[in-house]
Amino acid sequence: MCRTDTHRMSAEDVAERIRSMEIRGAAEIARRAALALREEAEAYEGNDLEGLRSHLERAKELLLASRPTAISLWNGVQYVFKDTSKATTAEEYRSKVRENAEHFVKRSQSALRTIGRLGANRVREGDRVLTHCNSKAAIAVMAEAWAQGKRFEVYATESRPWRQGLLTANDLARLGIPVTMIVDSAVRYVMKDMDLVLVGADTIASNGALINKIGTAQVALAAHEARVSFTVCAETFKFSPRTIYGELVKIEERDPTEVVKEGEVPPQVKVFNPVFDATPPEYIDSIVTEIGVIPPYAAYQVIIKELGQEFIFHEE
Ligand code: RUB
Repeated sequence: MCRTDTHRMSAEDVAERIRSMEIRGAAEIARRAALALREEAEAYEGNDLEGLRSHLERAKELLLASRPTAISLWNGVQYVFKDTSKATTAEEYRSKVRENAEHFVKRSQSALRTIGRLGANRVREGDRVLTHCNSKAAIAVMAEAWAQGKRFEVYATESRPWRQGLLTANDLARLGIPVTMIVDSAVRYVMKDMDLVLVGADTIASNGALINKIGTAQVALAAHEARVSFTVCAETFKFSPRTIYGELVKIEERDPTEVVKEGEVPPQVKVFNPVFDATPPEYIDSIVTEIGVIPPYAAYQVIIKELGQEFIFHEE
């Protein structure tokens, strides 16, 4: 059933909207998934603890299957279930889920504000900043620097195939920040004139590698070659406890029709549409998180310290 308040939607609705990219951006999908679990717990009728538990487990699986790459989704869902095994009644369980979901969203929103403040220190008067795709964290940094009175301009990549760069250009234009759009393949051409690259993250692995929108690795390579600082803006929920086990980050592949429409090429032409890629830590200058600006090599410590052992070893 579709509920109208966007923050009061069922897990099924939210999972579908995440799959279809109506809800997108790694932090946003995590927050919306957490709220969908709260909604499922509240909408469940009855006081049968085991029934509620399995209802929520099903909702959790549905949400986790909606998009595979952003670890923030997995971290958010795990967070919602923190300490729920201790509940002895359905009401206790429900209120723990509610409390965790709301706490997760609050923490994530507050992280975004802190990242904006810390990251703004990296933007200097007169800079040319390049950004890729549409990251709320990277935009928070630019918005804060602009609000502090710094004057700079932004180059935003189109970000094929979904063209999320249009969202970025609109967001920045609304704030009054001068923005120039370029196609993804113009990145190396313009890089020599840039002072800073700011991107977001879907996942940061324990070795400091960044998984973000396809094309990010090429942007990083061009920045490295031109000695332009490549800075990632990411809350600690983007760090992956699962990579500590040696698990590889799954790179989502989406439908070929997002790249070429049916009939545009003959059927024997294969289309490959990976939507994220991995940037090695040696191309990353720093990661702006809510606990400070850190080198990519601090990723392991962030996972252990911020996400916690019991969180890492959470039973699935
Ligand atoms: C969005 C993308 C963003 C990160 C970070 O990909 O790669 O850079 O998710 O975004 P998609 P945020 O459009 O496929 O979701 O900083 O908003 O979490």
